[in-house]
Amino acid sequence: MSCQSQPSLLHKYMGIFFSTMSSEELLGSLDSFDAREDDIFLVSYPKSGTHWLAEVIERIPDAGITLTSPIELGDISKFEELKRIPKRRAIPTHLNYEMLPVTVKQKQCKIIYIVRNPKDTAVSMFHYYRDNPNLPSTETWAAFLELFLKGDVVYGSWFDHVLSWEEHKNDKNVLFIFYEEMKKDFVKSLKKITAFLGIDVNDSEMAKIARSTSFSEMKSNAAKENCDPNHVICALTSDRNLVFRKGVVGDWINYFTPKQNRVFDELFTEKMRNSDVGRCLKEYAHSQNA
Ligand code: PPS
Repeated sequence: MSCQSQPSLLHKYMGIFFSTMSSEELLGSLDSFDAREDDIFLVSYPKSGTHWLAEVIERIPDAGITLTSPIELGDISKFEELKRIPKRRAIPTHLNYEMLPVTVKQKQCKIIYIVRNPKDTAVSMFHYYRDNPNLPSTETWAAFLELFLKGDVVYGSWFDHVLSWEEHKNDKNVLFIFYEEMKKDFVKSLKKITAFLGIDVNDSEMAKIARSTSFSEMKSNAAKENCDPNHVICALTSDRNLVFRKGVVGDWINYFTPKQNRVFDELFTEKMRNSDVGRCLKEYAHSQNA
């Protein structure tokens, strides 16, 4: 079954595919969301480490933060639901910069954007398409990769998404975190996050967060926490068991043929030619191969 033959699972809004779990009405009303100055947005293209980042935020002791479900998940009643949360809200989203509610921009809410090598992201998304009943099935890796490169997947083109956010990378309310750096030196990334949020965390608490947010720990907890509606991070599933697959850097090598790799690299070079994020991702990839 091809992706196009299951149109009811996805719909297009402003030229981008969304799950039908994000109603058109909600997507059309995002600008009526009333952001609070202390809101924190956890932003990513799908499969970039959103659940990991969300868990890290939740595990920071005494931060007084409530993790919510994604802003784009559900229908128009979403904003009322978010309004009822008394504490500081950490709100996940896979929206691109343009679609982010205008009040979030006006109030300069803190935003953490997590980015991951697009080849690993594509492989992770391929599995999500295969395993997640909320997404269209895809026959082969080759067929999926073609859709990914064209941006004909949920949340659109990886390149457009990252570039839309990169324009705001140096805004004082925006922090970029790299999945690869988090894997390589977790504490370094954690220190960036806590400093950005203005929260003091001592060394032993950091070590505890590192342990409790390790891939193996999160994967084994997923079964227990599964389907808790208060713990939905991605607008594409409430089944956490679908999320924790391998959790490694460089798994793409097991999927890309040399030709697919060449085509991907050509597109990457063209789209990311002026991108610092692109340069960083290339450096991580080289250090991985060295
Ligand atoms: S989602 O569903 O779009 O929000 O997915 P997202 O959470 O952004 O990304 C899922 C991938 O992140 C991996 N993951 C982790 N890696 C390392 N450490 C931890 N703790 C962790 N938690 C999740 C997860 O396994 C997915 O990547 P793949 O490559 O598929 O394993």
